[in-house]
Amino acid sequence: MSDYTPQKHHKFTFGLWTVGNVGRDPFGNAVREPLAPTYIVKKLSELGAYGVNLHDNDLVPIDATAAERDRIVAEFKKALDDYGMRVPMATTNLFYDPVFKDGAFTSNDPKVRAYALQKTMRAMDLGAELGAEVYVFWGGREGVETDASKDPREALKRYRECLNFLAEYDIEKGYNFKFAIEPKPNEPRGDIYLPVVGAALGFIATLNRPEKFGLNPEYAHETMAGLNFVHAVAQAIDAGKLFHIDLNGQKIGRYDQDYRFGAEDLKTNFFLVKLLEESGYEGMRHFDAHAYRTEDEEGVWDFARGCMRTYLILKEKAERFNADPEIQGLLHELNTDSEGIGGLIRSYSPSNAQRIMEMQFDRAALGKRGYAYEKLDQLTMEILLGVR
Ligand code: GLT
Ligand code: MN
Ligand code: MN
Ligand code: MN
Repeated sequence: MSDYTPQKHHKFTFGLWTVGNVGRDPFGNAVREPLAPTYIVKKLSELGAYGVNLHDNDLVPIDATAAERDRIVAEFKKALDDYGMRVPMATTNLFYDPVFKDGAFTSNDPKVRAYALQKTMRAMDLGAELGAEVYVFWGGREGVETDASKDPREALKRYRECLNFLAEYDIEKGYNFKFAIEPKPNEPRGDIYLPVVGAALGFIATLNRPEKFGLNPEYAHETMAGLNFVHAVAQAIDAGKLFHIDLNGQKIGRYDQDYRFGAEDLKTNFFLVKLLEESGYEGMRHFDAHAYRTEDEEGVWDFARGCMRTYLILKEKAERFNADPEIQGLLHELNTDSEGIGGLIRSYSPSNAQRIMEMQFDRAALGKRGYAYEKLDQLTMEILLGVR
């Protein structure tokens, strides 16, 4: 039996805002007391996490004086040192304050856009001071309720200007952040720009320094849009753009639920963990989720333990899948190419084209072939259900 105890080398991280979530929702107030960031650092370290991530204002209140900021940051750094914790990712809160109600980088008001840049530059300074390597851009308010309010082309232009600006700031300061864009289709705006992974990948190609930018895909966000998160992550990996990942649980078509990792759709989460583990992805396994609103503090730590434990269980299931002779036999059969036809397809040459043109295909026989995916999927299910 495997040991599912999280260790530092597993690179599990949580946002301060995740375990620190007090359970507020649009219909009800907080149900839990706020937890001090230094206490979160201590608790997560004891649970086996590698680090904590933060927005500027998860740590430093938006109206703190410079002296207050320095005191808070010094205290927090001491806690990180005391408990052997890192801050691998930092980001800016560009959504909570009323100033951002029409967006931050895409607001119609140039003063708001300039303020968003100032706030982000300061938050980058903070992130760099804490040793963060990835800087996330979640454009939660970058969207509209009505397209009467702004031309979407203009919004993308403003978004691009701001990201280009910040890339130069990063270079000038020598921070060397990896910038990770986090897409989301809606909520809190009616429609958010760059709604899904594919949209963000396309947008990155239009930036001045596309090499600095990648993705921070979130399970819940692609799933809200009814998309296959594993495919989205695979596309980011394929493009060399998986800089970070937000893991959680979500039902299709609902509001942003941010449930405990693995709480919904075990099969998708299984293939997700398998993909991450086999792809050589070396980044953080970050949980952007929170405990159910029904929970007290003990429930919050049950939640955090559960995220990491489920990940490790699914990792072991992936190893089991790879070691299963019947599954591997089926996969082997599916991938055999005794006539070497794959080689003809791999790249164009006049002779390969000629040979393909001359091939005789028994279309009827090809169309009759069974692929045995029912058996393969059932075997996968049995591994997940623990009987295999
Ligand atoms: C917010 C959002 C998340 C983002 C965070 C980063 S904040 O909780 O719901 O998906 O990752 O800004
Ligand atoms: Mn979310
Ligand atoms: Mn959320
Ligand atoms: Mn997220």
